[in-house]
Amino acid sequence: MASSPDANEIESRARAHIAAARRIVVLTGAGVSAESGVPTFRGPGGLWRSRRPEELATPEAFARDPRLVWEWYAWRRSVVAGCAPNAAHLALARLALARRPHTSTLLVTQNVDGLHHCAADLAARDADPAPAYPLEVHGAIHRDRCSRCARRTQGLSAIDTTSEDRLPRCESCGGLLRPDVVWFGESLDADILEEAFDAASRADVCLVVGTSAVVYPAAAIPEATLARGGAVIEVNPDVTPLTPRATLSLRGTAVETVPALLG
Ligand code: BJW
Ligand code: ZN
Repeated sequence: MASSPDANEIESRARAHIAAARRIVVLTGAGVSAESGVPTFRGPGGLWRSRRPEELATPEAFARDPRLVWEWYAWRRSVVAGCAPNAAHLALARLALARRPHTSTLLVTQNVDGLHHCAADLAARDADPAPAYPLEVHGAIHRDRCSRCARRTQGLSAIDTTSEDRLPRCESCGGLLRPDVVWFGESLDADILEEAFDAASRADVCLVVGTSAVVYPAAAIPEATLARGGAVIEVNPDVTPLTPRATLSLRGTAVETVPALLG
């Protein structure tokens, strides 16, 4: 009986897939930012250990108690404001630069923390043209959107959550502002989603970093790569529902694994 490959063997197979790929899609989740100090959603220390997602990350929750929802997002904004991209964000930003023009690389993130954007800015200092920015399929926590007219604005850094009357309002129509993120039961931006699935369905490799792979439709992105015969490489310290389907699974944190894999 053949023994299962050890971690070094899996990493070298993953490197070979990436080296040979002409089209790469990267899908990231909260785990890629964990070592920057941004809490994940599920698992130990996750944002939802003490609250159910339906209490906070749904349009119904916002309609019921916008003050409570804003309190949570204002706290998370302050956490993210104190965080910087880590070595995994930077290695992923450089991947896109290093491999072009021979390889197309698209970074798709479920994260709303903006750290892939910051990493792209850092990596792009000397790059011409600048790298493509990630597709943020679940929005961005640092932006606001009017819950009535949908006008988007730069998010306010200080939100007064002491009473509902003091919550931020739209300058155009007076509607309540909300964070510009995608909550459960809300549709993702159709153009962004189409671009992500289109790239995944043509990719030779889909590299999936730090997601529990339970939230749809984002969790189906790697399936599009598998369906066209491409390889899915998962980086995660834990097993996920994607693991049995993945071509290769690298067990480790993003910072331990991604720079070494792409270096
Ligand atoms: C590390 C690490 C380290 C830790 N290094 N790794 C099909 C089937 C079933 C249900 C549905 C379906 N289609 C739609 C649904 C309903 C729903 C859904 O998916 N529900 C399931 C949960 C059951 N989806 C939706 O409602 C979506 N809308 C939609 O589909 O519209 C059409 C429609 C509507 C209604 C019905 C049917 C269709 C919208 C989903 C929006 C998700 N929004 C959130 C909040 C965003 C705003 C905010 O930030 O507050 O997005 S939920 C939350 O989960 C957030 C994340 O982006 C998302 C994914 O989480 P992620 O990133 O995977 O984080 P974790 O914490 O779960 O996992 C972290 C991972 O990292 C773990 O695996 C760790 O091991 C690992 N890790 N340390 C590397 N150092
Ligand atoms: Zn408005």
